[in-house]
Amino acid sequence: NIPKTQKVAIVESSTAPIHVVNDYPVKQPQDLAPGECLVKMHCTGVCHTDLHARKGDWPVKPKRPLIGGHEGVGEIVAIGEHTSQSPVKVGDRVGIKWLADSCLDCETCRKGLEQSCLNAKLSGYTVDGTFAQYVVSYVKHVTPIPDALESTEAASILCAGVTVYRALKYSQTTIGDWVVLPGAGGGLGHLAVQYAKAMGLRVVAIDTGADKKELCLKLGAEVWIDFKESKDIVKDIKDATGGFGAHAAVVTTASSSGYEQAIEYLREGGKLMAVGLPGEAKLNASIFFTVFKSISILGSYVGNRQDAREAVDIAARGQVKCYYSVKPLGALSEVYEDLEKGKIAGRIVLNME
Ligand code: 8ID
Ligand code: ZN
Repeated sequence: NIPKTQKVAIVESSTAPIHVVNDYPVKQPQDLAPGECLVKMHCTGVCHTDLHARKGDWPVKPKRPLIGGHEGVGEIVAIGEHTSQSPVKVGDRVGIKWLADSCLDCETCRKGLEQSCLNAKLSGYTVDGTFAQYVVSYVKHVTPIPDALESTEAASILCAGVTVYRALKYSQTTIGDWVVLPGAGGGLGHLAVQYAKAMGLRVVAIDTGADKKELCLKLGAEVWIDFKESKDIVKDIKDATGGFGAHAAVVTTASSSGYEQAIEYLREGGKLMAVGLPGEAKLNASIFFTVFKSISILGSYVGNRQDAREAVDIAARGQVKCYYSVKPLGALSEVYEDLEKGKIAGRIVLNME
C-alpha cells in the first residue's frame, strides 16, 4: 500500500519559485539500499535553515533540485533489504533530523561529533528532506519518538530543540547562571528559553515585537530586551545581572547583528555559543577583551544521535513545549516570507498527511 507518487515541495534553483507537485515518485521498498528506511511523514517543522537552503546563501551549497525540510516526524513503512542491526523497525514512529546519516567510523564520529563527519548526509540540503510525504532516511540516525509526544509537538525538537539543547549543554553554565538569548522569540530561541529554564538558568531574552515579548516572558524569561527599542543593550544586560554581565550567550539570530556586543555583555570567563548561521558574516570580536576577560567562543552545530534522544526525552516529559501553528505544505512560500521578515513567533509546522 505504498503509493507510486506523492506530494512534495521542490525548488529547482535559488531564484525559481517553490513548486508543490503531486506526482513526484516514491522510492519503492525493493529499491531501498541497505541501511535506508522509508518514512511516511506526519508533519515537518520549517526552520530558518530551510530558508538559507532555498536562497543558497551559505558558503556550502545545497543540492538542486532540492526538497528541503529537516525536522519531520513520521512512521517507518519500509527498511532496505540486507540492513544489518537496525535499531528501529517497520511501524516505529521516528524523527528525521538535519543529520540524516554519517559514517559512524571516522575519528569525528567516534568522538561523538557525528554532525561534523566529512561524509555526513544532511536532510533537506545534500539529500532530499521532509517537505515530502515519503522520505528516504537512514535507520542508524532516525530518532525514536516516545508515545507521550505528539508528532506535531516533536517535529521542531528534531532541529531547533536538539540544537539549542546541545548549545546550552556545552555552555559550561550551572544553576543560577545568567544566559542571554538573542533571537529568543524565534524557532530555536523560544525552545532555548525553556531548555535554559529546565537547567536552572536565568534568561535574558532579546528579540523584537509584542508577540515575541509575550511568548518569551510566558516561557519564563526574567528579562526582556527589544533590540529595536533598546538604546544600550550592553547596559541593559549589565543592569539586569547585578552589574557583572551574563555567564553565557547562545546566539540564534539568522543575521550577524545578534552577535554584536556579546563580548561586552558577557562577564569574565563568559561563554559565547555561536548557533545562528548568517552565510557571509565574520564574527567581530575584540581580541583584547576576549583574552583580558577570558572569554570562550564556541561553535555549536545541531547535535548527535544521543543529543537528539535527550532533547526529545525532555520534551516528552513536558519540560519543553514547542509553540507552533500548523499549516499545509502549500503555505511554504508564505512561511519563508514571514521568516525573512522576522514575523514568526515560535515555529510553523506543516501537516504532511
Ligand atoms: O546547528 C546550528 N547551529 C543551527 C541549527 C538550526 C538552525 C543553526 N540554525 C540557524 C539557522 O540557519 C538560522 O541562521 O539558526 C538561525 C535561526 O534559526 P531559527 O530559529 O529557525 O530562525 P527564526 O525563527 O527566524 O528566529 C530568528 C530570530 O532572531 C531574531 C528574529 O526576530 C527572530 O525571532 N533576531 C534577528 I534576525 N536579529 C536579532 C538581533 N539583532 C534578533 N534577535 C535579537 N537581536
Ligand atoms: Zn533546522
